[in-house]
Amino acid sequence: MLFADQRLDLTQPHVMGVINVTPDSFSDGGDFFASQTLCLDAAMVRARAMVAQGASFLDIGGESTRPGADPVSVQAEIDRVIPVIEAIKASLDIVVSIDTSTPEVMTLAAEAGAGLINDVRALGRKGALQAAADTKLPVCLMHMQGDPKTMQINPSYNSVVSDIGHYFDERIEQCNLVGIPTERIIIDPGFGFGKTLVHNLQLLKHLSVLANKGLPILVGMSRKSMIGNVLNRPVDQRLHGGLATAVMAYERGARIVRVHDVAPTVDALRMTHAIINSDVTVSQ
Ligand code: 9MG
Repeated sequence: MLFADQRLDLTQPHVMGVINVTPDSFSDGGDFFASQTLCLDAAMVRARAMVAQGASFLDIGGESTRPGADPVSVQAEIDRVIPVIEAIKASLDIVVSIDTSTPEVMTLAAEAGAGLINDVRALGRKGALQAAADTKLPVCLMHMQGDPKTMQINPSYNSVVSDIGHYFDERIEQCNLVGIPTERIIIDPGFGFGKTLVHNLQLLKHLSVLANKGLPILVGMSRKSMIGNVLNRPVDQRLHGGLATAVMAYERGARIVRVHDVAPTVDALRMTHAIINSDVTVSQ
């Protein structure tokens, strides 16, 4: 798939490093802020480290999507993410993904060099479909039931896997109508977004049903509460559980894994890839 100026082979596993330029994200929120001021240097130190560790994408977000988060103004989001994208594109060879639902941010991020639009609202905000189409960039459509403020209050589905499958059919059709071809669409079931623990576990177990649609799949489970709830671990002790989810997701068809811990995830996926492809690559 072509991400602005870079082509990536999505038959291989890829790791997307998370850089949240927000004061309030659940895991790395505030890492790049001092007294409400953006610390560009600190963000670039993290970006360089993630690239050196083998990330294929850096996902830059300026609006927290953690459960209970409040929306942010368009201008604040622009002021947070655009300088970071410009600095990364000026010095690093990496695909920048813009984590946004805001049409104005999509447009400016594309102009600044972003190669992917990652929208947890699947281009559902007013004007987002057209803005994304105009950039000509690939888009990642993520499923969320409700909105971040209320999504974890009693989420319910008839059948979580097929409900989400039907949701994607409808969103893909909407994308096609505004000129975003299916070949530029990545889908993401949205672990933790309006889902109980059981919904999340079922989605991961049956991810291959969504993979059978033939579109690339992105997943994000890094440090999320589905890991914390199974293992009874706080946010900073969820790496091992996260690696198990990354390996299972790749084995079931995911090709991009969005994580905070790039180096161990790259190793885990390279190892899994070698095992899966051992019939053709390993001689006795
Ligand atoms: C921004 N963001 C937070 N969690 C995410 C997930 O699971 N997938 C995608 N695509 N984006 C996410």
